[in-house]
Amino acid sequence: MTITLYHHPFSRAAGTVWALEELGQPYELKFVDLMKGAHKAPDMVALNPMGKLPVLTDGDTVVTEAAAIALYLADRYASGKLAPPLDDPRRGTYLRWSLFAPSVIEPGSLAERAKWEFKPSQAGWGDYQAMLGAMESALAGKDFILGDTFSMADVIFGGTVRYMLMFKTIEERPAFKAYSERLAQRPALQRADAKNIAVMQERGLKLPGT
Ligand SMILES: N[C@@H](CCC(=O)N[C@@H](CS)C(=O)NCC(=O)O)C(=O)O
Repeated sequence: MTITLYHHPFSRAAGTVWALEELGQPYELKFVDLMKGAHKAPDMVALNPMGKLPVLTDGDTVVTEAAAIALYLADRYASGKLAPPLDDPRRGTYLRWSLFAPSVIEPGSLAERAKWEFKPSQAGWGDYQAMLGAMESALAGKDFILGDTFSMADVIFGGTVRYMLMFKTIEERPAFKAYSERLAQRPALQRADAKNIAVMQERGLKLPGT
């Protein structure tokens, strides 16, 4: 079976490359030209009705949503290594913070930045300061989400923290910075960064302001 990641380096698919590099399974990258709207072409919309990246195919299986892709890959290819097995009590913590990233941190930071008006009690992402405090609590006294053990939850939660620190879209708290620096030591993350940069160079892509 071939694992294919539909990819553009300026998308969340860049983080999925890190997830794939952690696995050590062969995979291919398929460039989707976001700037030319290729993600809205019928073949892409057939895979992801949202017309968004990342999309991953594994044989006939199609997975979208960056966090779901990472959780799928860990369960399918690295159970007991990057994902606690189903009967492992650490699975609660693993899933909890993996889902916190797309369901609370992403909308919560955007709401804060864009000054959305909403009632924290009615919005799933709640209050921004409470969110930051919850993120700190997830890391308190630990190197990684599961303690000493790195897992796919760190690719998801940590990838979000790292991206937001990089683009200054979240407050730079010491715990977030130290965690992000720890993650930067991962050889798989370094390989993923190199792959994403190689695609940028190959395609002549430059991030605005660089
Ligand atoms: N909830 C999705 C978000 C996907 C998403 O918004 N992708 C962006 C790039 S990071 C995209 O494809 N944007 C192009 C568009 O919507 O036109 C996920 O977590 O994968």
